[in-house]
Amino acid sequence: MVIDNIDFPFTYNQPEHTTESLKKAIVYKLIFLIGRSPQEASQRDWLNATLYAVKDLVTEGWISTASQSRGEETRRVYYLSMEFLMGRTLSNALIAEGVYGLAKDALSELNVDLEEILEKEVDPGLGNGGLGRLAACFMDSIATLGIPGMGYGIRYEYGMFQQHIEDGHQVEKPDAWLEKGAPWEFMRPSKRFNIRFGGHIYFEGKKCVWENAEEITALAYDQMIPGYANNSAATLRLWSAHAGDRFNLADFNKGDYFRAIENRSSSENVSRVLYPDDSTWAGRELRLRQEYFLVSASLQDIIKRHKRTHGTVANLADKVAIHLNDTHPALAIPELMFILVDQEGYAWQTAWDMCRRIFSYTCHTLMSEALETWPVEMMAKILPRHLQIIFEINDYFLEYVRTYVTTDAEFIRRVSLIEEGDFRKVRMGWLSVVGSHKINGVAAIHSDLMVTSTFADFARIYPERFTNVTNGITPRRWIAVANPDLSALFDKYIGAEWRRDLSRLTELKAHIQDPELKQAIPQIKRANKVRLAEYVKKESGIELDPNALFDVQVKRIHEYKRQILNVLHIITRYNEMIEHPEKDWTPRVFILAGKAASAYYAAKQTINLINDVANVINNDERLKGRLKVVFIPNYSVSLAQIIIPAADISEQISLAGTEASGTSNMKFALNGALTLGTLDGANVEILDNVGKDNIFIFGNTVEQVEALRRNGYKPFDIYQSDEQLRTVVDQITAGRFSPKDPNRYQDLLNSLRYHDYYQAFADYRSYVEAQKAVDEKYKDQSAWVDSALQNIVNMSFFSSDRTIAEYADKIWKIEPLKLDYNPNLIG
Ligand code: C3B
Repeated sequence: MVIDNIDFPFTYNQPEHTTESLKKAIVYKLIFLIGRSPQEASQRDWLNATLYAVKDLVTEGWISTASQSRGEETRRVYYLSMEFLMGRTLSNALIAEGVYGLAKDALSELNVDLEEILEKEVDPGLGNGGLGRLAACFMDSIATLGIPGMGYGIRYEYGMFQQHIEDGHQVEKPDAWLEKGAPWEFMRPSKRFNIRFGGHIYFEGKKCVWENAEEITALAYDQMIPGYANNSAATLRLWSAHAGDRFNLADFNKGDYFRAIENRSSSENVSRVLYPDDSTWAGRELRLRQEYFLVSASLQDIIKRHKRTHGTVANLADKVAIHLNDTHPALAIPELMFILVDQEGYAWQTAWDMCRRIFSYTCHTLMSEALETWPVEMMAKILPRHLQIIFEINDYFLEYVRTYVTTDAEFIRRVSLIEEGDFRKVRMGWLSVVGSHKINGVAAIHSDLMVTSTFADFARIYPERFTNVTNGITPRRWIAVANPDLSALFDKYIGAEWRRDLSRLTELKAHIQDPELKQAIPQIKRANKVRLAEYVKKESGIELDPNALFDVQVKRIHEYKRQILNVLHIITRYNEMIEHPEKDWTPRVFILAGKAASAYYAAKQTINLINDVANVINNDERLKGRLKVVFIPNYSVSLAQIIIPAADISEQISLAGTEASGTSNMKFALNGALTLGTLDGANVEILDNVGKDNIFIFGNTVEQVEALRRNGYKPFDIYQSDEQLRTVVDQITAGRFSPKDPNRYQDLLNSLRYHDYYQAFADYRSYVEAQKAVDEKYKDQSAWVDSALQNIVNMSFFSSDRTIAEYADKIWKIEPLKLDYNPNLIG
């Protein structure tokens, strides 16, 4: 490796890697970095030694890309997100560097099994669900495409809680992921910024002074995100809160050592723990502090870097794009105004024009309970100057609306950034729209609904700002890492290029009738089912038949995702099987997994019900093993990597109009599962791509859902008129699945019978019919395999590389770097 004319003697010069060189590198790390001899090393020591060795390989490329993009003074994008759900690092990095096979051989010569140590790596859960995992796929694509830019997030000390199931209930345990060490990160002691909260402000002439603020330090930790086979890596910078040495001196002087230390820990709380809520929003002060912490540290860092390269911020909007992953980092807008106006001395209008050119915003949900609004009072206390800036943005904005759009007072009230009422609130969604030049939804249907519902008024004010960028997933993790057998099959037919260009999958179409290919698909699926069955057996003792149809719903537990509809059908099927044991039932395994927000009662009840139903069904011998139900605890990225490749049916059954996109739907289809879904989110585009014969669509459309709402939806009428549904509901009510606590599900069922906000009853019949169609199709294995193949070969569109290319082109206006793709690096 040569950087700035210095030739580094300790190079791993990529094409020359050998088993021997890798073996030496691993043993070297084991001895000199970990301090263990090979004889006494534990599995974790070997894991860490391998991680360190591979980290060196990635670092080489990382250093050279960073200097390249700095040198070119390229325009860069900064992706701000409160969540990054990265998953494990090692296997992905080995594949990106093209040394998976070599590492396996090297370790095996050292009597270490690579697959075993891979399982030892902690899976940092720094995100809740789809939004955080999307950010991770995006980082992978940014690295692979060579988009100049980086991600910014928070290095939570505790990520998403660990979910245990005790007696059918969810129990949460803290996830102390850092305790085992974090070999992959680089601590950056010199990258630290002061973050201020509270205090008060006053004006000296036009200049605003912010004083007596509480100060904490944001300290950077960098993670490399390896690009696939391109000898480069992107950076994810995560901020950690430190009290620094700013102890309260007054307390120290009074001899109150304890108080001084106590305050220190309260400021460090800012990066202590991830909020475990998905799709609902709670206005807690600590969360506001976390959001500001991310934003302030990242913007200070961005401005500092920009000034170092360009010597001025005058051209900031030409060189910097900042993307807001949902409204969580929306305070970046007033923060940039604060920097430009108060610190850099720009006139308001100049600063505002820059802001709008710099920011763009993705909306990930239309559910009103997820839209952030901060009490004005709380913001006044924590961010007094920022609140003022928001008021001023609002004044200018409303003036614009009155002048150019309408003077209708009701309209003005609706679009104001401040919600009036007894408790005034700042509307973060509105702020994000007003401060961005582009706002995108995450699937076609969602982007359409966005401009007709939540943001309808804003679409009237700024029609040109709204657009769609359909989500995607990285084929590296979701095929190359998660499904090695399918990867090998792709390689055999179309070569290895699909990993960086998923459109190559269309080349498989030419082979779709090849008997060998058609034979391989179910064989691979079966092997993946065996792998999952072994996991389930080991973790929960339940025996699964890999010949059964694996029907899977894995995602956060939420009423709108309707796990309950899945349960209603499972019980319906159970009843029918007991009534007609003689019928030729297709053996089925229902697999569910997902975490419930800790304060979400209905979601926790749902988990309990799934486990209660599983318990009864799995122990009913009359079924002869033809029906099984498993709830797999502690869903995570690494579990998804085992579960998804093993699925035959992918349950995507949210009420139409509620799931913005969904991304597991794409992972399942790419791995050859058939979708059973509503016309919601990206299911609609999956249908367009795979064709109606290769997907099971059921349920009401958005229009029908809205009509039901308008005309007074009466779930009780459906309950009364549908005999099978009534039987199931009555069984649960009578305690059939919870005999020791027969009243356990009263609340859940009353809510369904009398409200059923997510219209599970309305879609029940059509769902049960669709499940029958699934049975029928599965009986014709050849037709099933054809459909699975049609799913696989038509998934090109759903690569996150396509998604990121669209963002770069339409929104960020950024050109990829010219990186050398190295076709030799196929691992
Ligand atoms: C999710 C949505 O619920 C999914 O439909 C979508 O696919 C992903 O975002 C990614 O766009 N989402 C989430 O995980 N957390 C939120 N707070 C809002 C949306």
